[in-house]
Amino acid sequence: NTLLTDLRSTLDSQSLDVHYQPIYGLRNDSVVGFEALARWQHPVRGAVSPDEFIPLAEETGLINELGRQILKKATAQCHAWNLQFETALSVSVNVSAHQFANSDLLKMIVTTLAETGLSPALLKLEITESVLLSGYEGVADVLANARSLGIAICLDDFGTGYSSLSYLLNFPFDIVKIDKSFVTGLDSEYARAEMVRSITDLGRSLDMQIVAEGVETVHELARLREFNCDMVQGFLLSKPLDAQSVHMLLRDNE
Ligand code: G
Ligand code: G
Ligand code: MN
Ligand code: NA
Repeated sequence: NTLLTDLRSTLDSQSLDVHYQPIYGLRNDSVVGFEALARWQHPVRGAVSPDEFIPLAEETGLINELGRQILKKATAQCHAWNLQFETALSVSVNVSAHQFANSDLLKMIVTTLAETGLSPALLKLEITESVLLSGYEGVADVLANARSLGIAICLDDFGTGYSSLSYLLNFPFDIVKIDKSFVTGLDSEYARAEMVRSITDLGRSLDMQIVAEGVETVHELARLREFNCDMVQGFLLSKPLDAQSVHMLLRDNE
């Protein structure tokens, strides 16, 4: 498998890239943080989608090293922006279920934060239901220990799985990210709007913040405001940006 060979050497040279999608708080209409997204610019194939290389990394165990490198780059970058622009922006990093098979996951996260200097309070981990379904030993402990250090835990892709609601009962998430599939068309379909309204109400009563993902129209945004959704992310506000573009965005916001 040549793609695998190439992924391995990209990790060896630590040349995987990270893009950052701004997340906006609706309270102040300002950037509150970023979601870090792995990007791979292949010298021959061009951009390879994470939908292709993340599963490959998961199948081959490379996800541990890939996850560590993305976490390190993203937290170092976020810390540098906070120092330069005197901000307290957070960074959200996706963690695969497979990474929980590694009993050193929490240690790796703590070590990486110590290396980069970012406060644990500014790191958010995005996990999907598959983490809670994985059956790996100690998942609940890793999440609880991360939380006790001040790291926020986000339930990603909420609503797309089999039993999303039961997970809200079984683990105290800090943040719930409503999947794009519920947000798209929110403004034009009564049932969809009521669903999102109910999720945001539920989040508020359970003391969880709500992020709406995949916001693409001003009409969707207007409804999300009306529902008192906490944060939004989507192409309407910004696509994922390379580090240089984020730098310009923060400079212009000063
Ligand atoms: O950025 P994009 O929409 O192309 O991402 C596609 C998928 O890849 C998303 O589900 C996203 O969560 C996942 N992904 C992107 N970067 C990372 C990463 O660093 N680690 C993990 N585990 N998944 C990632
Ligand atoms: O699964 P996860 O939520 O981590 O996936 C994030 C992915 O969603 C990123 O790859 C990002 O590029 C993509 N994304 C972010 N905002 C939008 C949007 O408004 N529309 C669409 N179609 N994709 C989006
Ligand atoms: Mn995500
Ligand atoms: Na998602």
